Amino acid sequence: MKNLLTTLRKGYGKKLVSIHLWNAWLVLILAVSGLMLVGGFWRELLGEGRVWLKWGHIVFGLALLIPVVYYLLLAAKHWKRLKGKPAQKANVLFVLTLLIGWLISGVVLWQFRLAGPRAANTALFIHDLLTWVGLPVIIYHSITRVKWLKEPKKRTIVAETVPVEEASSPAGRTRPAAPSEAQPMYSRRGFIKVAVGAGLAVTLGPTFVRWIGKSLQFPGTADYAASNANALVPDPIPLAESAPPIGGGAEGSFRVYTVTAIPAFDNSNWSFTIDGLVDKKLSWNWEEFVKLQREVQVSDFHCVTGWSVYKNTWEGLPLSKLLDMAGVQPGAVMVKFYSGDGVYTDSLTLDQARMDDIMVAVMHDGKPIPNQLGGPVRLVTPQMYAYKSVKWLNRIELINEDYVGYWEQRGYDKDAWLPSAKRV
Ligand SMILES: Nc1nc2c(c(=O)[nH]1)N[C@H]1C(S)=C(S)[C@@H](COP(=O)(O)O)O[C@H]1N2
Ligand SMILES: [Mo]
Repeated sequence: MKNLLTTLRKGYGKKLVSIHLWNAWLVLILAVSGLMLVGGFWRELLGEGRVWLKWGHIVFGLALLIPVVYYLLLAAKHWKRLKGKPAQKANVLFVLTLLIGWLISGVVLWQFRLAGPRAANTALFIHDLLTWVGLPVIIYHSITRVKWLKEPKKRTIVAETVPVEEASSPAGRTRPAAPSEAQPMYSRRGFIKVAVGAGLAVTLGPTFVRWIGKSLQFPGTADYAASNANALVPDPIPLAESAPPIGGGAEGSFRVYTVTAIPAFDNSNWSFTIDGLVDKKLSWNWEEFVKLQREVQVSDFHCVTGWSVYKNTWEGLPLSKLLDMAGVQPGAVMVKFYSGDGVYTDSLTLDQARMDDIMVAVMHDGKPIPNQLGGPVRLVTPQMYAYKSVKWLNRIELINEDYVGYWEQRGYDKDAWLPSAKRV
């Protein structure tokens, strides 16, 4: 900070100040758009805007390259100035690590198809971690330095201690120096710093701890089964391969996604239907549905946004069996899936729907699928990104034309295949 200002008088000091300012604006835009992209709340509200927001985030993210490269060009000179100032050196390294880390992991997330799910997974972890560590530091840094926190009278300080944000504004530069008055301000500033630090710790701390717990897979941190709000009786009885799960238990944790309030079901408001271009429209209530013969599969689950859950042991009905039970009529080309949330839908071609691993799942790792994760019944599409995995699935319709699903209507790729998939 100070180092930037002591160099103000030199030619490149101004450049450093403007880099700092540009960088601050970019980081602000990226923080807001990034938090909106991860925040579950915004999924529901943004709709198509979400895809635009994602593109904006990518473009502004790439624009970070400009201040980073520009700084690196000046870095050698700046570094010499920082001789004997280890704290400031550490500060510069911290910021550079943040920016470059965000950039590289962001590019991997952007190019998720090229990178594949494993790399995207790691990149998302790094992107999140840097955000969790970097953002509070940046917010702290910004809040403890904005003008309105200081009493007008006491804003008159020697140039060296004027924060960059102020120094770069015209008002900041014209302020007269009055070193004698600086003293009382430090205590006020000290108080503000402690207050802001405590505020950040209280507001962001618990979420950070929860995120760390989930990311590092501490047992019990993502126990949705314990808070399952579905009340369907009887419980499905797991097959031997499910309990204990032959996959050994899922690795990773689901991020709960929904575009509506999370629904909950009981025997009175749940049923499952196959209709449309079928020989025989079929409908089951829960008691009937749990009696249908199930199978078990172990598969990985990948969201396009970069997170994955590996080795899920799913138990349910292969979709092809359900299709055979209903009898698909010759005119049918597409299978449309409806969610019990009343809003979400998606589709597969008939060929895709008949793949071995497409499952109407009822259990996960030997337990009923909790309502947060789409239970009692969700679709599982291991070779496609999970936006195809319709949660709270309660109706399957055979149709004779193309159908574009919820997220695909809002800009997601109609091609949901994983890079490793055998396309049909
Ligand atoms: N009904 C419904 N199904 C849905 C979604 C949704 O918002 N609503 N999100 C999809 C997306 S994008 C993903 S990644 C997975 C997430 O599943 P999870 O919430 O169980 O982690 O559900 C898919 N199925
Ligand atoms: Mo997703």
